Amino acid sequence: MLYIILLIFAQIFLVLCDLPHHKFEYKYSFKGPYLAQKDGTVPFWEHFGNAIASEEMVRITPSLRSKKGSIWTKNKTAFDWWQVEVVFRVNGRGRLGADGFAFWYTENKGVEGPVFGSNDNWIGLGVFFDSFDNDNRGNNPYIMAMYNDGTKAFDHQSDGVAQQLAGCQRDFRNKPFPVRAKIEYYKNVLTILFHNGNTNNDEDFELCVRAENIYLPQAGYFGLSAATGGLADDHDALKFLTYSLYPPGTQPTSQNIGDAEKEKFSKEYEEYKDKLEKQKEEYRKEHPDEAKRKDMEFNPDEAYETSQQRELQQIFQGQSSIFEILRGLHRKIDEVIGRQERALSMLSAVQTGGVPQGQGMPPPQVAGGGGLGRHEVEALLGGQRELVQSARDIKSFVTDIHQRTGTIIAKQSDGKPSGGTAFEAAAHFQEVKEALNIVKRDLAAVAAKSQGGPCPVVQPTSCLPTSYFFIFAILQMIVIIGYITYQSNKESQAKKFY
Ligand SMILES: [Ca+2]
Ligand SMILES: [Ca+2]
Repeated sequence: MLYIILLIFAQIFLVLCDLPHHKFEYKYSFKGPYLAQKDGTVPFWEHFGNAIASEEMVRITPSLRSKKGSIWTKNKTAFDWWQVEVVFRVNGRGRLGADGFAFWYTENKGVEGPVFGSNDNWIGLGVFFDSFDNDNRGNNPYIMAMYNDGTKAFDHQSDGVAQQLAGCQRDFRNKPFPVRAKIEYYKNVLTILFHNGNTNNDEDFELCVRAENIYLPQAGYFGLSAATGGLADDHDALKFLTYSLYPPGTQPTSQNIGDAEKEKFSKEYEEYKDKLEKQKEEYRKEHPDEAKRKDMEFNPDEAYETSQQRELQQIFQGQSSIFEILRGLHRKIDEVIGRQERALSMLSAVQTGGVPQGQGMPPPQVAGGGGLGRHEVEALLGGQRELVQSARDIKSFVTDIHQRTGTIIAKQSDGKPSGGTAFEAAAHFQEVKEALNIVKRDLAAVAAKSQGGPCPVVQPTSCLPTSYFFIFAILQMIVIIGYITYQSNKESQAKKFY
């Protein structure tokens, strides 16, 4: 047990002892502020194509179609092992971007070409940040390292899948913080660590590539390049920090410059820095608009904020106009409802007969879009008028009838004592009828007697005497005349009534 712990400690000690010594190489580096000089050049570097250097960064391509740019060190390296940290941003408006960004360590400086802005057949190392998925495997953005002995052309069609030393699929586009790649070549081992830019924490590097037995040119140029295609991203390099690496015990010990000289240089640097600050301040005072524009140009974060604010402003304006329109609609609806209510109240007044019809009364106004049309309301009113007129006519007619009935009744009560009612008349009639029936029966009996044979001979006195016959006849005549008189009287009364 103790043996194992000792072994682990020994290994850790060996690893720690083997950590290389880092020396910053300013002639192979750039970073802001004051990255570029006034003439747009970067000290110890030269850029080509569409690359533009500003105080804060080198925009290797702008987000425009079919652009290519690159930046290369002026001098070849003079150290065996190195570590480079590249801090960059690949930002585009689209969900997809193109083509990508490349780091180079090559025997010769690159020239403009098809490999992310640089040439094929390079000798040395290319590390590619390939944004666009050419082979449609859904594995981009992709980071890969490729060694070339000067004979190979990068196979874009397959995204170089068969040509890579190693690689990893990592999204490096549109990150909240700049992304970083730490590329180390030490004792023929190539290591690439990647920081995805989701945080600002220096510790968040993760391993992407580790390849052993890599033999790169003894001395070479560092470079960055980028290209856009049909799709386009801004490819911005913010920092390029190069360190030469020395195995423990081999680091350069002697300082070539003495303390006095060092002091002099640092003093000069401070003076230069103050002077530059003053000049900048003066420039800002003299050209406030220009300075503001430049600030925006060189600081994409602020520009981004501005575009966001503009969007918000547009949304706000749109909402305000919608609100205005809604308010107008609301007002109109209120108006329509008001008119409808007025019309309805008028209608109900007409129905209850409270509103006099006729002239001087304005017709109720009803909006066309409401429940009742104007013509409908007018038709209704016309109908109402007609109804009222008819009702008046009927009333006068009924009054007339009433009056007439009154006079008839009065006349009847003034007239015959025999009683005015039909019932009484019918009773009388019945009486007369019965009387007539009796007369008829008697007559029939008389006739039967006269036809049945001769009068009984034995009793001649029992035959109807002549005087009796005449009395009956006279009575019958009186009754008939009375009835006819009564009937005619009745008819004349009835005619009067109608
Ligand atoms: Ca690609
Ligand atoms: Ca791919």
